Amino acid sequence: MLKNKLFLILVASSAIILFSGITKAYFTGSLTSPDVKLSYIPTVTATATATATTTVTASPTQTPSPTPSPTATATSCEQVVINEYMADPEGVQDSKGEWFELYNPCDTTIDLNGWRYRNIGMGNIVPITTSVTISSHGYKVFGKSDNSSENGNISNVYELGTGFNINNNGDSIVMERPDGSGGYIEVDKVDFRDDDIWPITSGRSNMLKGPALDNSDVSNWKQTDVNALNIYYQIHIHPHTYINYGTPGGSNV
Ligand SMILES: [Ca+2]
Ligand SMILES: [Ca+2]
Ligand SMILES: [Ca+2]
Repeated sequence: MLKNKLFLILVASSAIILFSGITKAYFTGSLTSPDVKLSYIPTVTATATATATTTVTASPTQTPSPTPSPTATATSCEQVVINEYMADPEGVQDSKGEWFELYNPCDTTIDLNGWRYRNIGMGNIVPITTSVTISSHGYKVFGKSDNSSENGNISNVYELGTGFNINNNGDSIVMERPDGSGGYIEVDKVDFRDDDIWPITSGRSNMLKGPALDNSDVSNWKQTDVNALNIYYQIHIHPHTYINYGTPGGSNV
């Protein structure tokens, strides 16, 4: 009997009891002994693994995309100014020596190919069928003849021929361009007369006082000043000397 009791004590001495939440528990002493001691090893609760901090890299500031500007539409400047005309040349036949001058107010060269000249009173229409360019803020002369030996010594003339006339008693000059639909649009017109306020004098051109002025207003026109700078052609045919004043192809002064 003693032997069994010792056995129990020995067995009990080495017993391991598992409880929930306790990894191992020991007791010593005998089960009948009042000094049973219970000891335990608490479960080591794993501490929470430190959560890796996430470094937030600032994303580059988004550059606002520029507001698209309206696409510039390529516009061709299609303006000319009737700037000067010679209705009644001297010492040269009118049928050879009449002319008028166009000014290009645009910042680009203009080509009048496809345009036409029109005379309202006579009903003449002369189409321009070749390239006729006027440089930016430049001038171009259109006349009866492009032959400087017969037109009053004017070079660089676009010849409109016999379909072009300037009546000495008043007339009109009209320039038109194609409208893109088979018709024409009037670009500029001068409708002048021969009277006290808008006279025509033999041998003197009429000139616009400035190319930016309204050439439909007679007050913006004058007869060419009679001075040496404005003589573009003179000829002596005994007993007369014929002088022509004007600035064909150049700035009006
Ligand atoms: Ca004439
Ligand atoms: Ca004449
Ligand atoms: Ca001129």
